[in-house]
Amino acid sequence: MLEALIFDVDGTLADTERQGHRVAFNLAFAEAGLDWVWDEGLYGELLAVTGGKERMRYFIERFLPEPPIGTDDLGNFIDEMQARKTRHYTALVASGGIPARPGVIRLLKEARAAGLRLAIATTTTPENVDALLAASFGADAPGWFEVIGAGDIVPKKKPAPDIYRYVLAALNLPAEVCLAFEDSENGLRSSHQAGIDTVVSVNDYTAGQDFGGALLVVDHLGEPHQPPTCLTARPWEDFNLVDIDALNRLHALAKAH
Ligand code: XBP
Ligand code: MG
Repeated sequence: MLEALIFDVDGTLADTERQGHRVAFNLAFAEAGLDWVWDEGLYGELLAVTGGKERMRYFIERFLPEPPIGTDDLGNFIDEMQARKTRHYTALVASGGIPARPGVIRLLKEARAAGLRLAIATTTTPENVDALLAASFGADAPGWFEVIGAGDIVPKKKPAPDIYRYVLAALNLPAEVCLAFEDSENGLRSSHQAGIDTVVSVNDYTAGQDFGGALLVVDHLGEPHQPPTCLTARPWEDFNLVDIDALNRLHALAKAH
């Protein structure tokens, strides 16, 4: 039987990238007097790289004719820009402008009622996680998660499996009794390499990505009045919501094969 559910944050718990992180990056760039503007199309390309600091370095190296500062100081420059961006992002989120995705709060409450342990495995910063949970899930939401594995706590970010391995170790559980929830190919590669069966709920930045190996791919986790659409090659069996019963049955099916 399942013992723990491990959730990615950005794109999974809430659709935070297009109108959240991307806007915060642009506010930070303008505040720093830079003429960089990450429009929605360019940001979709930059999302190939997880981690805001790593994404800025990729942008500088790949899209700028020359770095904004000497390479010796680039690390400090990026760190300072990330701090600016995080201030903007946490303020944006605190305004309540980024709601939980359909079915997420419902499933989290069901899981807690069923005695399942909850954890987070994310590339973003702990500060961003706390701000999103408090603003869009409830003031007590950070306390729902026994482990919050976030950002630089591991040496390599997704798609490396480090963050999911960190969370499994902190839970002291084997991958076999856990499920992961992701939104992107990078995220699925991370959880899959860590040996964790994974449910993918796509969003408009990730819908066309390769989710081979996922336990289930849906458009969202579903609400009673808003059933999910199954995007997995395997037909959606007799489930009409991604709930604890469906997850236990899918997990048992996966273990049986
Ligand atoms: C998504 C990310 C994050 C955000 C930006 O994380 O790659 O880096 O895009 O947040 P996940 P930071 O899907 O693993 O939650 O600037 O704080 O990195
Ligand atoms: Mg994600």
